[in-house]
Amino acid sequence: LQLENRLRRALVDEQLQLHFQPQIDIASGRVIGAEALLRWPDPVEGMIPPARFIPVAESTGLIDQLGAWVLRHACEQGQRWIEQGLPPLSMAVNVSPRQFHHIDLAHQVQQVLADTGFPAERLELELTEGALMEREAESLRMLERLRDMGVRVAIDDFGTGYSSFSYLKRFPLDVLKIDRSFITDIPRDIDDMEIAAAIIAMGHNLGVRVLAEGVETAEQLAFLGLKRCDSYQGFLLSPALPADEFAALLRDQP
Ligand code: G
Ligand code: G
Ligand code: MN
Ligand code: NA
Repeated sequence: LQLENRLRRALVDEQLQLHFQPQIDIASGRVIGAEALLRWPDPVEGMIPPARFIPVAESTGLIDQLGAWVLRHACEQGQRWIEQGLPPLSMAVNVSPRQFHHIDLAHQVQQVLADTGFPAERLELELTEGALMEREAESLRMLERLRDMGVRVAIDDFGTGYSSFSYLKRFPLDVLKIDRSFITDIPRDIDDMEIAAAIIAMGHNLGVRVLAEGVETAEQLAFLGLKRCDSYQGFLLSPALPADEFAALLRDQP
């Protein structure tokens, strides 16, 4: 309850921040996107990690307001970068299961895009397998509405959830994000290399792009390039950065 109240206050007082982790196209080596990640700097505790407060927000329903705040601020920032002349970037925004099922997300997205001017084709919503499997028919309808608007959809943490491969075929998806747990031990763990390669091949056969999360070494990147993985995120290039540092990183690109 205490954390909930503090989070409510932080949201109202505009104490929450978004940081942005670059997404890199493996073939060209260029930054092609950003994932918006919430940061909560507390004056006493320091940074409170999202893994601690997102579940609280989800269970109390505060995620409705929090999610709306994130979506709006991410699109505002994306639009600002366009106006500043940065190269074209997609903006990936995490959507929690409750946001996907309890509010009219498509309507909210439509509103935010209209208000901010951010192009629908640049927005990528990250959903988990669990959120999609929860209510399949409803999820499919929501994905189709988003798709009709031009918004893209990524499956986050792919491979860790309840993977029914049939939904990959039925749902209109754009990107699979291979969970970091399959990347971390490459090349030491041969099973993980097999799994990552299989996800890439399957994704491509289904016509979706594949992104690897948590890439930390040049060796991991070389392996993923060999397997024709499309893009990656990870500490090898950069953690999530404040907006101004992200823009500086892009300006320094060759
Ligand atoms: O930022 P970090 O790398 O610590 O993220 C930890 C977890 O918090 C990730 O699973 C991420 O998806 C989640 N997270 C971060 N920002 C948001 C957000 O804006 N909305 C939701 N729903 N989850 C987020
Ligand atoms: O939304 P998602 O669950 O994918 O959140 C991404 C999380 O992974 C964030 O907590 C982010 O800080 C973290 N992360 C991103 N890149 C790396 C990496 O290269 N190594 C590790 N250990 N964590 C990472
Ligand atoms: Mn994510
Ligand atoms: Na993830």
